[in-house]
Parts: sequence; structure tokens; C-alpha cells
Amino acid sequence: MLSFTLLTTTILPSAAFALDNNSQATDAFSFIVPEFILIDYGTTKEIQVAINNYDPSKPMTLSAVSDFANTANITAVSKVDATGNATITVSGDLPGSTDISLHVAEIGLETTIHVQVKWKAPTLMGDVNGDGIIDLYDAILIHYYYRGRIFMNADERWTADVNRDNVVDLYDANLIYYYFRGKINSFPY
Ligand SMILES: [Ca+2]
Ligand SMILES: [Ca+2]
Repeated sequence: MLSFTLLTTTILPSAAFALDNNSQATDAFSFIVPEFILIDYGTTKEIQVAINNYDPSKPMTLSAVSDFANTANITAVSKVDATGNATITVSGDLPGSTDISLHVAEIGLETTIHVQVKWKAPTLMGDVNGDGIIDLYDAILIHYYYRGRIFMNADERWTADVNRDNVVDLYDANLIYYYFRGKINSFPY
């Protein structure tokens, strides 16, 4: 399972806040957020955000921006509650990585969360048609795809690319054929 590393970014209080509070030691705001999160492609994840030394009498607005919204899109940002906690909802729309920048304008507080969107693990590598069996029909589908006779979506191409060279071609079909004939017992990925 994931283990989260806590990152604390300490920002000095803004001048406006320092004026009405002489104790700088207690009003130094900081974010408590995971430094890195992993999202399965096609799923959403809620990221818990906490603001240290949050004062509910001074409402703050949390904003979040994804550098590559096509990869990880922010679908919701909650209000900061009375204890300084908020939730950001992120969807993993394309495999890849991006940074999400968090910002609280009222106090100039900023931090960054690195997000990686990973492919969900295929149930069975080489099982292009998803029937649970690796056989000639899977190799034939790759032949059809290679000749432009059928379309494969990203999940199907991932499952078909058994040698992991990012191309679905006759080499993959041959490997599936060899596997089916018992000449190999695993794929070279
Ligand atoms: Ca199959
Ligand atoms: Ca390949």
C-alpha cells in the first residue's frame, strides 16, 4: 500500500496577520499534505489537506491548480473547515505525472503535491479480448489491429503490447503465439 510522506512548508505570517497577533511563533501557517500521491488511471482520489495554526475567525480560501489537467484533473476543492482541514478531489485521467499547486491567497501559503497517474494492472497480459485465456484469438486480434482492420483502446493496447516497447505489432502477436504453443512461459516485460 501507499505510504505518505508528510511535507511541511513553513511560511512566515503575512504582515496583515502579524499586525493583530504579536505571537509569531503561534501563527506561522503551514500546509500538512502528502508530498506524493499515486492514482490509478480512471479513478479518483481525495487528498487531505491541513493548515497548521488555522484560525477559524480568519476564513481562508484554498485553491488548487494542476499543471497538466489532462493527466490529473482537480474535480473538487472543499472549503477549509473550522479545524483547518480541507479535501481536494483529483481524477487520474491519463497515465503520467504532474504537479498540483495549492495556494491560500489570504496568507500567501503555497505548496506542491506531485501526482503520478498509473495504469491499472491488466488482469492478464496478452489477453487482448479479455476472456481470461491467452490463445490464438488474441494473436489474431493483434494481426487485425496491425493491419488497421480493428481499433484498440488504450487498455487493450497496453494488454496487447506484451514486450513493452510501446508498439503493438506482429512481434507481440508472435510472442502470444509462442506462449500459446508453450514455447515460452512468460512475456519479456
Ligand atoms: Ca484471450
Ligand atoms: Ca510491442
